[in-house]
Amino acid sequence: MFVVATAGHVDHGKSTLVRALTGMEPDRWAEERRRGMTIDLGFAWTTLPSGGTVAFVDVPGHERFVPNMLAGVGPVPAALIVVAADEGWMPQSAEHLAALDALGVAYGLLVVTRADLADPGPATARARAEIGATSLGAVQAVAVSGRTGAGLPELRAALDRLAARLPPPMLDDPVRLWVDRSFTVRGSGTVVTGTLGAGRLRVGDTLELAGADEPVRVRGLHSLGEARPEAAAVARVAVNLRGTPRDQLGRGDALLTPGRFQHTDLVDVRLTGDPAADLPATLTLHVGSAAVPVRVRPLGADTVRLRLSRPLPLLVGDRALLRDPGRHHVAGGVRVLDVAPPPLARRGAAVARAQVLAAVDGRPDLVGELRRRRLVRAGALLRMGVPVHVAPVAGDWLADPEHWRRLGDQVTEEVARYVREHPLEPGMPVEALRQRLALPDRVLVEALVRPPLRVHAGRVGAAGAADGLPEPVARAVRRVREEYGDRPFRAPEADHLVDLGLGPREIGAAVRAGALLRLADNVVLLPDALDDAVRVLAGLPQPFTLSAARQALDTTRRVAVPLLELLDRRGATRRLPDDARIVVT
Ligand SMILES: Nc1nc2c(ncn2[C@@H]2O[C@H](COP(=O)(O)OP(=O)(O)OP(=O)(O)O)[C@@H](O)[C@H]2O)c(=O)[nH]1
Ligand SMILES: [Mg+2]
Repeated sequence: MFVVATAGHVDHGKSTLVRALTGMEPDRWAEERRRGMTIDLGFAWTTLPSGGTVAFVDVPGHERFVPNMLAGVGPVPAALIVVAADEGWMPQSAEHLAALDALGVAYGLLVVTRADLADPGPATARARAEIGATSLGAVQAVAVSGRTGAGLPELRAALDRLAARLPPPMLDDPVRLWVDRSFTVRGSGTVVTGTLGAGRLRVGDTLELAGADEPVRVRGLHSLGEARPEAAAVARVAVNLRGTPRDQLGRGDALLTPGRFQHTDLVDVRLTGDPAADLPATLTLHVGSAAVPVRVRPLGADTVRLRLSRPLPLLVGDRALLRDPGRHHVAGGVRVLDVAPPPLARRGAAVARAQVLAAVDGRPDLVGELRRRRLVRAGALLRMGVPVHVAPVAGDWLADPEHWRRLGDQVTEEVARYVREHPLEPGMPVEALRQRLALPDRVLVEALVRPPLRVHAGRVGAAGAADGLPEPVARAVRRVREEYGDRPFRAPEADHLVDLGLGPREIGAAVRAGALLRLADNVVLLPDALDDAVRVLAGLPQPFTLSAARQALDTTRRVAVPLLELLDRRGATRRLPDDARIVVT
């Protein structure tokens, strides 16, 4: 299937043409038929000579309904530009063409209708000239009469040729179905319709909807009036949603593949075409089927920042248009350059930003994004419409290679400085390092640590320091081992601790690192002493007295009393009412 939208001035015969081609009524409302005028979008389809199907989105031509027209053409990449032979080029011929040009529509046909009323030659020549100067370029022209049917076979053949030229749909792209209608079907609930421009939809799919807390479920799908299990782009589709109230969505909302879009209310864009030098400060942004008021902040000669009054699921590269609703005037097209731009706080930030954007063209550019953002999550880039094909540096974080190298150097410098300033600590806490480098995630800090540095017990320090101990403390502990290794239950006396270089702070550091065991103030043993003590005591006749324990362990009361109390607390020994103890087995 391919989808084509009509375009053209009021009463030039768009709906008559669609009716003649399809046998279906595009004017759905009684009011439209009574007034002989299209107000809202109409939908119809037919089979072409090739056997393919063309679906039409028929738009209103009246200037009051241009917003409805834009909601119809927004998601549709091909247009049927209709001009009446007897009236020729008119204001909404021009405004509709400007809209198609702003959106970058590149495929279309010129249909000169009412050819039974006047020579189609002049209207064709003028329209061709106008269209030729836009994104549509040179188009084929067909003269028809909706009344007599003259020219319709030629038009069908031309539609087939147009279909053959269209680029193949991106079936693996995520779905962004801009809703153009929503209604309730008795017994089925909420149904929305739209033009599926890319991707696939299946019954049972889960989709995201802005503003809904929960994902929505596809309960049923219709295309060309028939229920189907699946629909693939490009297609007109009607989606029946399970459990979504009708008032939760409408024209301008979008159903989205989960995790692939980010709603944004701030975008930097390039103005396309001939941007007016003095854009009004407020305009309406039309994209997909949505229309939202925006505030315009100029950046550079052809770049502006738009603040949207409501967030939309926009991607880098999206085409949209700005319109001045008061003046019935398409102010220009835009191409989205950045959907998550940095704030402009400092003076001169706008100028600097314009310089950055001068090198950005709206084509997804991973290398450029990494250079500008330095560190960014893969998922965030994907949701901006930038495919990711490099490996993350940690978790799902991607880094600009140059920035990552600089951060690695900074880690080395910061840790060296910290260790100098805190010689008794076994390295710099990972969290302190994260804050110091202003990194958004601890996993990044850990990934930046390179030998001889290493992460141990939540700190970054030199590998090789015993259990992460600072070197002076590690040296003191080694000396304790040398002197007391063969009499493990003797503790150095207070003055000898000073000789060994173990003041209260050094002891604290060694105890925190598990290199020494503190029984009481200034009473320390090597940490394996506890298990050894239990083994020795278990060899005594049970129960045993403090004095028996002291002798068996070859130590003094200064050590034996707190050692046994510690073993009691740990449940390795139990103290009986008569102060004797047993080893608990
Ligand atoms: N003689 C003649 N009249 C036509 C032809 N096409 C349309 N008309 C008449 O022109 C009038 C407008 O036709 P529509 O098809 O409603 O025009 P439209 O472009 O859909 O108008 P809007 O949707 O309001 O913009 C109707 O009275 C049609 O009968 C044609 O080829 N020949
Ligand atoms: Mg009409």
